[in-house]
Amino acid sequence: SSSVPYEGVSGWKETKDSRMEWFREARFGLFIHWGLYSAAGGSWDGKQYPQHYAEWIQAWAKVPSKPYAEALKPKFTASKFDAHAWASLAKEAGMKYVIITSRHHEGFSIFNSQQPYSLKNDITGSTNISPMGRDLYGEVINAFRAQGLKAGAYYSLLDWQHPDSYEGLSYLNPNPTDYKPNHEVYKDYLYGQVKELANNYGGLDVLWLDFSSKNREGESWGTKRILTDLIKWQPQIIVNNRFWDGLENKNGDIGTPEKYIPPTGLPGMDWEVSHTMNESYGYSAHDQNWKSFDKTMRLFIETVSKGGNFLLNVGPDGEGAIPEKAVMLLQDIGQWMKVNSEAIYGTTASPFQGLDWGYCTQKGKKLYFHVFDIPQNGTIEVPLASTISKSYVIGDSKKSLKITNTSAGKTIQLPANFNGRMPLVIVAEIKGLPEVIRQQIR
Ligand code: FUL
Repeated sequence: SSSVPYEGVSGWKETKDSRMEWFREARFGLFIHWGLYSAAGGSWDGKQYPQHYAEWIQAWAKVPSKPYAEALKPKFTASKFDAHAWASLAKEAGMKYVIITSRHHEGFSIFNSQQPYSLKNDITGSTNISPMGRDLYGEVINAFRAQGLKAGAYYSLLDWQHPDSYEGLSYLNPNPTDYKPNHEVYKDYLYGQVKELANNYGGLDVLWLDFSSKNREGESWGTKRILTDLIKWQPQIIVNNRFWDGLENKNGDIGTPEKYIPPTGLPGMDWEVSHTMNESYGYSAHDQNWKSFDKTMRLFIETVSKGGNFLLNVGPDGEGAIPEKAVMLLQDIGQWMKVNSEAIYGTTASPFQGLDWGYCTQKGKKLYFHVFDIPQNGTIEVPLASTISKSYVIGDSKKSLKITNTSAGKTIQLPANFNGRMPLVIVAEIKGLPEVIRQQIR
C-alpha cells in the first residue's frame, strides 16, 4: 500500500507538485516541542530520567494523567514566551517554516480547542493548557506567518489521557482491565481537533501527524474521512507520512526520518529529517549534550545534499524560554546562511553522496561544494567529468579559482586564507548536467 494516504481519496495526488512547491524550495525549518512535559524538564519527583525523549516523561515516570496535570499545569506558565522573538530567531537563522506541537502524546493541547472533551474533563480539568487564557499555538502560528514563514502543526494521534483512545488513561492506569475504550468517540475527537487546526488559524500549511504503527492501522484513525475533508479545507496543505504505518514508509506527501539521515536519501519522494540540538525533542534541564555548530551543519548539509529538508528542533521550557545554547546555535547558523543560503534554498540532491571533504548540493547547472575539512594541499578533488566553466567562493564570483583536469575528475584550488565561517562553499558552474566519474559513499 505504497500510495496511502492518497489511496481512495481524491485531490491529493493530482495537486502534489503544486502543494509541495514552497516546501521543496525551503529546505530548512524549525520544529518546536512545547507542552506540559516542558515544565517537567526531564525529571519527575526529583528523579532525572535519562531517556532522550523528555516529552515522554509521563510514560517514563508512569504518572496517571490527573496527578500529572495537577503538578505541571501550574508550572507551565509561559511567562517568558514571546512568539515574535521565536519567529525572528527562526527567520534570522534562515528557516522558512515552523512545525509546532499542538498536542503531544500526553493529550494536552496548547491551542484552545472547543471540543466538549477538551473544555470539560472531570479527571484533569480542561485538556487545553492556556495560561491566562492565551492560545499559545495561535500566537506562534500568527507570529511566524507575520515573518513570512509557513506554519504547520504537529498533532499526536496517540493520546495518553483520553478515555477512548487506545492508550488513554489505563495505559498509565494501575487497572488496565477496567479499560473499555470506545474508539469511535476518540476518532470524532481527533477529527474535531484536526478540523479546528485546519480552519481556525488562518490556514494550516503542514499537518504533521504522529504516529500510527502497524497494529493501529488506517481506518482506525478515521484516515479517509480526515484526508477527504482536509484537502477541501486547505487545498494547499501538506501531510506527512505518519498517518498510517510507522516511520519509514513511503506514504503521505513527505517521509519523516527521525534523528537519522537515510544514507542514500529517499529517492522518488519528498522527505524531511527532524533532528535535535541536544538529545531530546522536549525540554530536558539535564540534557546538556549539545551538538556543536560544526556537527549540526554536517547533519543539515548532508540532509540537503541527499534531497531532504532539515527540520531542526528546539524545546522551550515551561516558561517559554528557549535554552541559551539553542539560541546561540541558531544565531550561528544564521550567520552562515547570510553568506551561503543560495547553496541551500531550492537545491536538489546532488549526484555526490558524500565526498572526503564534505557535501555537494545542486541547482541546475550550479554545483555547491560545502567544504568542511580543508585538505592539507589546499585543493578539493571532485569526481566530475563535466566541464566547469567557472568556479569561485560563493558570493565572490569575480575571483575565479584554478581548476585542473585530472584522471579522477577536477581539482579546484581553494582560496589560500579563507577566514569565513565553515563550511566554505565553492560554486562550480558547469556545462550541462553533472557527469560523475565515480560515486564516493562514505
Ligand atoms: C516521535 C515522538 O514519539 C517523539 O516524542 C517526537 O515527537 C518525534 C518527533 O516523533 O514519534
